[in-house]
Amino acid sequence: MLAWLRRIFAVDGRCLTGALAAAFSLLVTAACGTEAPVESMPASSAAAEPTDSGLAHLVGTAPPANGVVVSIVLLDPHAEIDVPLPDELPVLDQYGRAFNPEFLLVRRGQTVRFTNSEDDLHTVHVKDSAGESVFNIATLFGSSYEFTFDQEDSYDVICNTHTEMFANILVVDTPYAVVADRDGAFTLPDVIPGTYTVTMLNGKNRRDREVEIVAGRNELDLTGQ
Ligand SMILES: [Cu+2]
Repeated sequence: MLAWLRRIFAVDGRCLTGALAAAFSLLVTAACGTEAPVESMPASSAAAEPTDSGLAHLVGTAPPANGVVVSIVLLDPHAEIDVPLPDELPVLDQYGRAFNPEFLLVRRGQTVRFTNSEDDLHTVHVKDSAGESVFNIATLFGSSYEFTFDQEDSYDVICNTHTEMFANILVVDTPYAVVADRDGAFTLPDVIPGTYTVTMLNGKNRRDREVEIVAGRNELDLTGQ
């Protein structure tokens, strides 16, 4: 994972726009949803009663936003664990001559739905971090297009017609990932306990730390060295 992350965050901090955190946490909530068809995961409300579920509930603090750049936290398990992809598709919409949201964090293998909700002809032109075109489609009002991201990378999303339209899709290969809020706070519910490498990204700053996640509540302070 190191190589691609270095490549991504050496390129542009724009993808970590603070306003996007809300949409992002929705995604992650879905990613860690309770409908996990894994036998070891109880179907009960693990988030509400973390100590009874055998799962972990992470509450943490990362560095606060630096301008538009907010922190991202990724958990990379040392053991092989199976965390199913969420059923719900993340949506990147076009409206008001803008992409909404401007930033999406998705897991490798997830499908993103691209929609156009206004009577204005746009395109969705997705390029990988090397600048290679991944796809380029025209989008009419009411149209919907789905694409599955099988490669972890940072993708720029532009509209060829309106140069002010820009979004970024960050595809990660970790089962748990979250964007911190502007104060640096984040939560991750329903994490399978075990040893993880926790990566904190804030613009070009990156910190890795090995942590032991246990069942129940875990507090992570990622603000220091
Ligand atoms: Cu456009």
